[in-house]
Amino acid sequence: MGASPFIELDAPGVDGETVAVRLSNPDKVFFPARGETKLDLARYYLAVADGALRGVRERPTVLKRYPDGATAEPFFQKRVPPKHPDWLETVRVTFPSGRHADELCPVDIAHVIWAVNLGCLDLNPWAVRRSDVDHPDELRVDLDPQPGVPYSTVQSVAAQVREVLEEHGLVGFPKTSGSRGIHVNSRIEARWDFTECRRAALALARAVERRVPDLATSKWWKEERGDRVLIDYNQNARDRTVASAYSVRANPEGRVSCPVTWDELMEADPADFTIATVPARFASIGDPGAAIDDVAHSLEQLLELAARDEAEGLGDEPWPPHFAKQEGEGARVAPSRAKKAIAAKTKTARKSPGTSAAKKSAKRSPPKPSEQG
Ligand SMILES: [Mn+2]
Repeated sequence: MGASPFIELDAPGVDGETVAVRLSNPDKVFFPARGETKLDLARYYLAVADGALRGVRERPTVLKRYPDGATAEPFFQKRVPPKHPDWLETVRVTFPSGRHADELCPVDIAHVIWAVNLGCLDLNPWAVRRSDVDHPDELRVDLDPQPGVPYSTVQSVAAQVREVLEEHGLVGFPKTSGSRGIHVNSRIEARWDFTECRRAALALARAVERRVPDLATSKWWKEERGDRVLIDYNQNARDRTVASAYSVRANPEGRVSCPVTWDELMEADPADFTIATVPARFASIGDPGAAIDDVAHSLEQLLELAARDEAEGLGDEPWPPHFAKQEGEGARVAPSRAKKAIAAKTKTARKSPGTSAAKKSAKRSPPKPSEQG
């Protein structure tokens, strides 16, 4: 075999110029259900360019690479590889560890096609823009049904999310996740840091949980979630990303994280939104999420709610792995493990507090990050 074949695909650049983007192995099948290839994926993003850019424009974007297509394992690459085209833009971010990275900063659809060439199926942007990488301009409500929970329950919880957002002065824009869930994003003023945004998201999650305790949960530990929909407030922490609007997700049929109207959300079957169907839909009805950038809302009312919760004794909840223990956060160990650890400690009185079973067990088995997006 010779060198891998490649083509050059013309994509519109940020200034209206045409950018030739190199695409290697264009005929490689990425979505086996109908056989869409890498080139089909690139053409898909060209077809929905305005919508896809609305989700990622000027946002630090993680490369989640599936070089062998949707049914193989991905790997995350946060840093843009040193060898890249001159026109490619990057943005420097700081991770919770304090380390830095230059991540992809899509300013036009050519950047997205460049990512497709690396095997990125879905786009995973931070909730900030490059003008201010420490203050999110998007509140993200990620609804994750636990195993066995039907989609109709996610729809019901989403309707509650909409109401709680509106009660607190925010407008939510829903989209299917392209997997089993629903995402609701709200544009906010870039005035609060990640910690405050996560605090607001936790207050929202608890408010929804209070309304429909049998359907929704804010509980981080799997054993406490029950057969409910997790409102994953931790997606608002620093360096957490959720698949953006019009992202094609890694499943054989190439389901899309598709913006919909609220009415549509309650009726539509998410299986109908795929790499094969969404371009025609986009051409015909445009983007139901087009107005998301029109108004930037305030988090103040949700933060007041958070303060009331805290005054009533509701503390912080666990943070994602890789975060240093936060002020106000309790022991980051699943309640059942904590119980076992206390029992073990009582039995083995010789153990020093510094090597308590609870600490060991927390170190040995950090909680897994929940589904990305
Ligand atoms: Mn999710």
